[in-house]
Amino acid sequence: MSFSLSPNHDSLEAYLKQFAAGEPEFHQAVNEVMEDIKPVIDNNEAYKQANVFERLVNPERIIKFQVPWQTDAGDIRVNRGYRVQFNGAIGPYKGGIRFHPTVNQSILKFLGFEQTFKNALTGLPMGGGKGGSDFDPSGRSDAEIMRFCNAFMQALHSHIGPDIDVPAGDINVGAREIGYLFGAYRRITGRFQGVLTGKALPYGGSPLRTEATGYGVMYFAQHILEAHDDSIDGKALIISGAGNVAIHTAEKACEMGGKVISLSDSSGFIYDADGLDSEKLDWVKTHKAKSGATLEPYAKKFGAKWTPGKAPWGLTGDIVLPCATQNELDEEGAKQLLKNGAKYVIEGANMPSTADAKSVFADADIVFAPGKAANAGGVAVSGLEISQNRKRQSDDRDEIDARLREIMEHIHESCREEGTRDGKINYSKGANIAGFRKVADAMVAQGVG
Ligand code: NDP
Ligand code: 2IT
Repeated sequence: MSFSLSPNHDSLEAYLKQFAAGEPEFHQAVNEVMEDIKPVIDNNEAYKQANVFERLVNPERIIKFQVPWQTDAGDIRVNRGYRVQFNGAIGPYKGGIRFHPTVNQSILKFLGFEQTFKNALTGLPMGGGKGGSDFDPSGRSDAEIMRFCNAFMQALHSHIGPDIDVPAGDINVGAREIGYLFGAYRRITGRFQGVLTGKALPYGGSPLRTEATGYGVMYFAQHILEAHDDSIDGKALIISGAGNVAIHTAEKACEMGGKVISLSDSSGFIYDADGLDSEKLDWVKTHKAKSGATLEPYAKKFGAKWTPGKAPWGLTGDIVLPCATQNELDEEGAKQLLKNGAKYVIEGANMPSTADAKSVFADADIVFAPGKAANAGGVAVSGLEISQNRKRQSDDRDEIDARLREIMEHIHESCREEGTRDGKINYSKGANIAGFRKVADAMVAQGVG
């Protein structure tokens, strides 16, 4: 039997057109995985028999709700809230919550789909999920953020729990929002339990969770460079974004002897020819924590160049780390980077490269590592936070750092095992196949109802 989606759909395109209409980001994420795993399914009777692919491209459940909240001026606003519980075969659903005006079902389905593979790669027992709202926190007061978080949790609380679904942060959801969401959950349910990760240390957070995604990106980068007889020391790094992932990627990169020459936000990018350092990064952290602040003043303060409305892909550097958002790196950007001699593209964000940009990299002499492998350190430390909450104990920072390093090394090894051909590691293929096998085997073992 050759693998097909269902008797009525002989192409993936037709299938997605019918069952995921108007969801381009989700189609993009599925297509990207499908290329690599089709041969694996074709060669496995159990996967075909269990129809794992069709079951994997449909979320197990989507919860959609209204979030009514009150502004400081007393107006009532309504946003749309979601939780996509994508696949729970290997553990409770796990994945972040995003607050951004661009949030819609397509974005959250792509993120939940990617999360399923990423979580499997960590080796920890976590299924894939993602949630969020089209709420725009920019310019909102602290009290408004708190009321929004209360309203969001009011709608979500009955669908989550330590053995059901454990959300965390993502774009515009950091320690402050997780605190408000956790407080709301506790007040509504009367339960103090590990229902969210990314908590602050005094109430059950894990050391290093804040830094974990960015640090993990650089631990992964280190393995990539070592596998190519190269090292980070002295390399120029082009980083996009100026949030949690970008800042901590930059911090670890500096510590490893790299020279970080850019950061960006939704208004533009800065080019700092001298390279960032810990003092400059501390300034960025404090400055960007202010609602609606852009990176522009960095240029004047530190003698750098500010380019409004553009991403940093025209710069010359060795290692490119897109750490802002999906589809921020397009075909033109990819070609510019290649022309300027970039050697490695390592994704800190989720799916920051467009399909066309990925094709440019695939045809060129450049090493490409996908977000689902490179940025898995954040959710990995979330997994360790869950374990600490279960034990009602916390581990120390060095212990967590050692586990994070181990996990990133293990992910690199999985990519190497599943993705090596003719002595070359295809990190996308390796990550897709390794993540898929684990989830598919669990689905086969559990049968259907
Ligand atoms: P933050 O909210 O901390 O930072 C996001 C950054 O990206 C900001 O600099 C923001 O700019 C910029 N940005 C957001 N949307 C756009 C856009 N449409 N165009 C240009 N820039 C944009 O989020 P994180 O750092 O947590 O997340 C960044 C990426 O990493 C996302 O893809 C996320 O899914 C992924 N990720 C996050 C993890 C985590 O643990 N936090 C774990 C793994 C992946 P501005 O300040 O102007 O809004
Ligand atoms: O994309 C991601 O991996 C995250 N936003 C982190 C998810 C988590 O549960 O820590």
